[in-house]
Amino acid sequence: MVSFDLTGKTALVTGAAYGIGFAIAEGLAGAGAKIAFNCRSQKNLDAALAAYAAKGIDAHGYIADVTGEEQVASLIAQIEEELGGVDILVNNAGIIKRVPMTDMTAAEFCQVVDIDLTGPFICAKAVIPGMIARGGGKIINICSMTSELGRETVSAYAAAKGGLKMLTRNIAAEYGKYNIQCNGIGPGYIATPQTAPLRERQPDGSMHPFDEFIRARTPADRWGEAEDLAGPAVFLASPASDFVNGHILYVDGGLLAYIGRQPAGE
Ligand code: NAP
Ligand code: GCO
Repeated sequence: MVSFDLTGKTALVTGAAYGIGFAIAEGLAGAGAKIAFNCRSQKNLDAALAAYAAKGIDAHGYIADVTGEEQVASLIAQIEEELGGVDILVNNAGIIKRVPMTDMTAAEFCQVVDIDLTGPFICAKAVIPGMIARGGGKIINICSMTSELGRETVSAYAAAKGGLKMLTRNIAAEYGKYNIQCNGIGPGYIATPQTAPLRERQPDGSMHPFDEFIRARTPADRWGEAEDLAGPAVFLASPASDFVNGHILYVDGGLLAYIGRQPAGE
C-alpha cells in the first residue's frame, strides 16, 4: 500500500516564515507531520506563528540563521528535545541578489552562496547523524530553474542552486545506504515575496515585462503559487518515495520542457 502519511514524523522546514517554505510546511502538516521552522527575524517568526495557528497548525518556530553552524546545532538540539529528532529536513531558506556579475562584489556573491548552498550543507550535516541513528530520513533541497538554466543578473544564485543540485545527488550517494533519501524540488517561477520585483506593476499600470517573458515560456501560462509545491514535497517526504534518491523534481508548469510561445500565426 503506497503511503503518503507523515503521522509521527517531525519536519524542519528552514526559512518557512512565509512563501514557499510556509506552503510546504502546511502541506507536510496536512499529511500528519509535526512542524518546526526557522528564520532570522523575530518579527517574521511572530507573524508566521500566528499564520500557522490560524490554519490550525501547532508549528514550533525558532530564530536561527542557516549559515551559522552553532546556531543550527542548537536548533537541531532544541527540536530533538521538544519534538523528537528531525525525520524530514526541507532546505528551503534562501535569498537572491539580481546584479550584473561584473557589478557584483565577491562579498555579495559569497553571501548568496553561503545562504543558498552552504546553509543546506550545514543543516543536512546536522540532521544526518540522528537520521542514521533512527534508521533513515528524508532531505529535500529547494533548487531552482537556475539549477539548469542561466539568466542575466543571477550568477551567484545560479551557481548556488547548481551546486545544490549536485549536493543533493552527493548526499543521496553517500547516505542512501542508511535509508536516507535526499532529493530536490526545482520550482519554476512562483509568486512569492522573492519574485515580487519581477511582477510589480509599471508606472503606466502595465504588467512588468518579465511577467510576459515568463508566461510565454511556461506552458501553464501562469506563475506558480507556493501551494503548487506542497504535494510534491509530501511525496518526497513520505514512504511513497523511498526508492527515489538524488532526483530533482521540477515543479515548473512545464517551463524546462518548452522552447517558448511561438509568434502568432506560425
Ligand atoms: P522568500 O519569500 O524570500 O522567503 C525566504 C525565507 O527564507 C524567509 O522566511 C526568510 O526569512 C528565510 N531566510 C532567508 N535567509 C535565511 C537565513 N540565512 N537563515 C534562515 N532563514 C532565512 O523566498 P521564496 O520565494 O519563498 O523561496 C524559498 C526558496 O525557494 C528559496 O530557496 C528560493 O531560492 C527557492 N525558489 C524560489 C522560487 C520562486 O520563484 N519564488 C523559485 C525557485 C526556487 P528571514 O528573512 O526572516 O530569515
Ligand atoms: C529570478 C527568479 C528565479 C526564481 C527561481 C526560478 O530572478 O530569475 O527569482 O531565480 O526565484 O529560482 O526557479
